[in-house]
Amino acid sequence: MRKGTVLVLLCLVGSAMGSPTPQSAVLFDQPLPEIPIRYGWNSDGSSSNATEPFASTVEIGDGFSLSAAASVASVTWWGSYWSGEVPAVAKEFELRFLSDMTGAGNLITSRTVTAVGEDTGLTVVSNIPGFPFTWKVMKYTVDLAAPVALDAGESFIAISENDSSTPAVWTWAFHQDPGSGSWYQPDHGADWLTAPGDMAFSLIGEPIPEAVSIDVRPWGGKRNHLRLRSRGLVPVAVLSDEGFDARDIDPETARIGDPNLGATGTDRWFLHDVDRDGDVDLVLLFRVRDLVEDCAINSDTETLTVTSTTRTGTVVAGSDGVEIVSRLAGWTRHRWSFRSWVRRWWSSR
Ligand SMILES: [Ca+2]
Ligand SMILES: [Ca+2]
Ligand SMILES: [Ca+2]
Repeated sequence: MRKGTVLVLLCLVGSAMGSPTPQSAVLFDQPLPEIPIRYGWNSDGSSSNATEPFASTVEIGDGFSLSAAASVASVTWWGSYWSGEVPAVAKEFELRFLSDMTGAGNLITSRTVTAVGEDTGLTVVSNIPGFPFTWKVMKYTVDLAAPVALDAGESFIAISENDSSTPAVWTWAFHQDPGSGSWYQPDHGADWLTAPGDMAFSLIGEPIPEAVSIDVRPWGGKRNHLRLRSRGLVPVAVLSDEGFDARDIDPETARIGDPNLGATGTDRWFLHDVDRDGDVDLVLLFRVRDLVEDCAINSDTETLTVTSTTRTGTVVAGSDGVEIVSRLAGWTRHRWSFRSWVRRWWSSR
């Protein structure tokens, strides 16, 4: 096997360790309890079967709060059919995201998805006099083809089944009763009304980073040369401005890399006003060798992205262009910029 092949293989393994872009996380979790609670709401959006015991087109919504702006990439929820069946085929659902539930609500976006219910092995037993049933509870998980971007604070999700042909109406399972409460819409376009109970669902996604300015090699000119075989450090400044204080960053959370590749972290940094505009900036020092070994850069790299989290939990990200240079040119440039940088660094301390 050639040497280059070994490096590529190592990098394929290494890149699984993460990229500089934010990683998926649980944004909100309100799952099915171990013992499912009574019956769920009828949430069969397109059914108009007048023989159903409850309002035929009722839809259910529940609120959730995000500590920071995020994009929802995957939704999990739980529910049952009134027949108690677990259909083996995919069913169509409407997931609606709303910014508030005043009146008929304000829709942010909706997604029509299909999902096969996975039998949880759990059942809901009727507590309604004269209406006995045992429903199997299913778990649904869908990855959204286009993630849904949401602001920090409270948003709402409404979930209904779209299958008008099924005689078995679908219900969204409860998480808790009475909980903080939920909403139901007696008919499409009608006002949302409040109801006791929280619905069972979880949201997975990524925080949407706040954009910040970074400067790779703040003392090394605009071309930001990087030599892959360098054994030195590359300084990357995160610049403060009127709305952002780089001192708020927790440097241990900083990750840098080509946005198409992996990322690496650092344990070295210092504070300095690198652009001499009167506010203190954060200078992170990354080992070029770590960047290469963690597959965070390669010879095609043109951009470095730094992602980090502030001490209050906000994710910030910034990018700067870089130029990967050949050994000789890189050595000359690197030695110059490194010396110059060390000189400036020490003289500014
Ligand atoms: Ca609730
Ligand atoms: Ca620069
Ligand atoms: Ca500054």
